[in-house]
Amino acid sequence: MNTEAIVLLSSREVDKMRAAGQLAAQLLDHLAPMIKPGVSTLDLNDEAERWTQAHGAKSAPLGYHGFPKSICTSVNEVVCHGIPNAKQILRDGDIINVDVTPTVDGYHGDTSRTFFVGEPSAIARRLVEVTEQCLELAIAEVKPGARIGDIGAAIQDYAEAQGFSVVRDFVGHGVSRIFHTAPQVPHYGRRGRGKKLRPGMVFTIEPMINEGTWEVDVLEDGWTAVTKDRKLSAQFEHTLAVTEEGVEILTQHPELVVA
Ligand code: EYF
Ligand code: CO
Repeated sequence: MNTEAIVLLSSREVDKMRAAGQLAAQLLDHLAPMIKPGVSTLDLNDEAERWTQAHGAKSAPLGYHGFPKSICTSVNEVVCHGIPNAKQILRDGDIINVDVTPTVDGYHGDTSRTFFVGEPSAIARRLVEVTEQCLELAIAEVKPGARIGDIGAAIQDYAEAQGFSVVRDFVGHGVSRIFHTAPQVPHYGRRGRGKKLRPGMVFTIEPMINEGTWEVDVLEDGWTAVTKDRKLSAQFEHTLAVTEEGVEILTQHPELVVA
């Protein structure tokens, strides 16, 4: 049983989370034009680290549980926690998830998007579109009084109806000054189950949706999670705050943030 308490953040703390979240969104915007055939995943990492430092922030993944790089770069069959590498050169038709978590004043902004490298196959395009829609449907469930299980159910219902599967081994998570805390937010489940959402809760939703089986392997490096059948996987992630009115997406572009 997970007995860790869910901490409710004050509005001042949510302000700090918003600052970190907006920097995280801007970092992904900054990296997006680099994502082209011929670029290495280490190039993306190094530019992310340079840009983060230039903005007075820190990269939370670097050294976290011993993780060796500043961002995660997960290409094609990699589900999550792909390690940037100079020898991994992006090719036309790849998909790549870039997962960033800068900290500002000690608060974390955790977000990721899956990008196309050049022209995607039809199945890659569909998987990525469905995964982004899963995140949007999940966010629409977030409001005071809703349950954690409502989030997972919305994702699972849509992903499976589209012929895809939902990864079980990695979940969304509470996030604040601590990178990973309660609650755990599974991307599958049943409506009406799980903890009730309350204003001040801040957590990520980060569905990983697979073309084939939901099962994963972890490679010998001890970090990289891949699909067991080596088919494609995609992921999108936002950090969210439950508000009195509903939800605020903290890792959204400033001009798109709903008041
Ligand atoms: C202990 C890591 C630890 N873990 C999670 C450490 O929430 C994340 N992204 O949305 C997230 C990002 C990173 C991360 C970056 C490094 N780690 C990775 C894999 C296994 C593990 O076990
Ligand atoms: Co996360």
